[in-house]
Amino acid sequence: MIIKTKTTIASSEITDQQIFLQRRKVVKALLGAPLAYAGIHSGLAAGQTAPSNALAAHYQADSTITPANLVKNYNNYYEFSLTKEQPATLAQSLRIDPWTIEITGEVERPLRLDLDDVLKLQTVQEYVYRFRCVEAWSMVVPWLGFPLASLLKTVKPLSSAQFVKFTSVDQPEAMPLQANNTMLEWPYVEGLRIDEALHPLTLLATGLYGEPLSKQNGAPIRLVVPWKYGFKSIKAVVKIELLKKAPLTTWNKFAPRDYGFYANVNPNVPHPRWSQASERPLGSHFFTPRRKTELFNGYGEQVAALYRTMDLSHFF
Ligand SMILES: Nc1nc2c(c(=O)[nH]1)N[C@H]1C(S)=C(S)[C@@H](COP(=O)(O)O)O[C@H]1N2
Ligand SMILES: [Mo]
Repeated sequence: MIIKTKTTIASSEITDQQIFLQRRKVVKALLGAPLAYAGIHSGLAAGQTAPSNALAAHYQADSTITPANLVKNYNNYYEFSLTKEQPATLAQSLRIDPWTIEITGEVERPLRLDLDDVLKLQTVQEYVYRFRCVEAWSMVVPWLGFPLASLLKTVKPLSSAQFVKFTSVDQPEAMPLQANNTMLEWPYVEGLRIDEALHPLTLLATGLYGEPLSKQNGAPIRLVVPWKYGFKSIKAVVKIELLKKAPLTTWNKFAPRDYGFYANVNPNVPHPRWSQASERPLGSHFFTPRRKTELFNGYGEQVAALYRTMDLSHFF
């Protein structure tokens, strides 16, 4: 599902000549002009399989892009609400312009950048990824963004940088649960091991469905780590710190047994209160069979090597 980027699927992995040619065409269109994103998606009806899915056939035959209205109206954003429905309206009060990102810690060149300047330096492309929440619902989203690795390169990480800590915005005026200190410790914090952060699948997303990111989905910039449970994909990022040691993360601190630091999608390790063996794709009906959850959310071919030394039958 990493389609549309030349670098992530070797052409030799895809045997079908037509798919190969089609992929080249899409990649070309995407590199050609930012407006091409909108063009590619405007022709899609809700639930229709995007042309890009043909390119993903090697990894995932049954993935259909989730209708945009579902992705934008069923959210987890606890700073605003514990419901799935309210973030879509409540998040509109978030102020996202101007937006500054700080990259500090174990780096040669710490940076404080306006998001506009970040975007001037990055090549934004479309990435269609599966996304699996730890609560066992899932979706397929066409993100716009760039690999986190490409931003981290600009600060020159030192060899002492072993982990990366991400911090969400602190804006209690707009975020009711932050204002009354409810539910979690704020601001929301997440983390990755440095090799996970540098993996080409790991994105900073600034858009979805050919448009700028909606506030409820993490505007103006969020992390997307498609092989991990959704809570790792932190929204509204303002700070990125490279560290020697693993950071304490919000959900891991809240309930370490339920929400591990790694949180790799793993159908074999149940949550203490529910199975992770299958999932409910957003938009499916009660009579639609659930989808079988895949180890690493189906991205094992790309990421399994990162976890060679872990016993995945007991670990998530
Ligand atoms: N700052 C912040 N980031 C967050 C969350 C949150 O509550 N606050 N929820 C996480 C969870 S549990 C999920 S499943 C995804 C949901 O992303 P979506 O609303 O775009 O589908 O965001 C993640 N990132
Ligand atoms: Mo989630």
